[in-house]
Amino acid sequence: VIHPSKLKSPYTQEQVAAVKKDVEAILKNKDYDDGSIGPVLVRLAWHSSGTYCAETKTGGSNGAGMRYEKEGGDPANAGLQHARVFLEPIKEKHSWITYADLWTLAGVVAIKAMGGPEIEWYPGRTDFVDDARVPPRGRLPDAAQAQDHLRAIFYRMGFNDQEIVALSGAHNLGRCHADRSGFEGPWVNNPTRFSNQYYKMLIKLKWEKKHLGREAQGAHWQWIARLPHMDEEDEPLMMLPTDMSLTLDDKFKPWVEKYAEDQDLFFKDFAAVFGKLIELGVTRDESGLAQHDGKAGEYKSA
Ligand code: DDH
Repeated sequence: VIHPSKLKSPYTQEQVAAVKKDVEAILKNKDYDDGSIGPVLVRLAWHSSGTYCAETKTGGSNGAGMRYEKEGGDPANAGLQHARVFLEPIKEKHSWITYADLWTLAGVVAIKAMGGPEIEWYPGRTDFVDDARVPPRGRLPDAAQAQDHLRAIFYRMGFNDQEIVALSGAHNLGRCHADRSGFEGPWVNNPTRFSNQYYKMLIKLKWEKKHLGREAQGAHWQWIARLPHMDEEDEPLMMLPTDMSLTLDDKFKPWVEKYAEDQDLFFKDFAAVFGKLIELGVTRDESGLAQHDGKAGEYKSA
């Protein structure tokens, strides 16, 4: 498999730079969540890619299947319509870019703009998709579960234990919304700044189990904690059952500790693994365009 950096790009460098600039310009939004649409854009990039299955070579970001009810209406994708709507004016202005490329590029731009690492991104995803190629529902992780489930989901995509812990660090960003997932609150107290706080919070705080909403309305129990300076009225920090399971597993925990201590290592590993995530199932031919013949190749960081 030829590395994507060696292939023809369907866009010029100037075109890609113009889209990046326009994504940067819409990130700050005082009317949305914590003042940034960056986190929900990152989640869009992840959910568009995280349906990949290495065995059947199906799913992944190519095809932008979330435009269709079958994938877009998956309860796991609740709330991501906001991200897609935010990006629509950029798609209209730069109609030559495919949705599949725009969604992954926007995630990478948002991570960098929020203080995170530079992540390799390559174009060439196409928007060609038919019913048979939209991945079945149920491929994204269920936050109410634990480490066995994490392994089943992420091994299916081709990730290992270290990569699972590194990817989970994206929960430095954004928050849970009761009406989207049944969970509520941010993981860290500065959820629009990319850092390794998530791991520090996991290790340092005293977490307690709590139902913040009404069970009858679909609220799940979650872990909550407050920093020393926070009052009882302040919104607490949260962890999902899946987040906490990283500290309850002999293979995951050492990586949580390493990333809590070493932000540079986390940034380096996160950049590599997020770059791999958005390439899952994206195999280009010599024209530089991704194919839909299911012959996905191995992605190796340049
Ligand atoms: Fe996540 N995530 N995620 N996540 N995620 C949620 C929000 C965000 C899980 C569940 C949830 C990753 C892994 C997992 C982001 C990025 C990434 C929410 C809340 C749930 C629930 C949704 C809502 O209510 O709005 C689970 C389970 C896993 C897992 O099993 C490991 C990964 C790998 C990433 C990534 O980007 C690499 C981001 C960002 C958000 C915040 C979104 C927002 O709107 O803010």
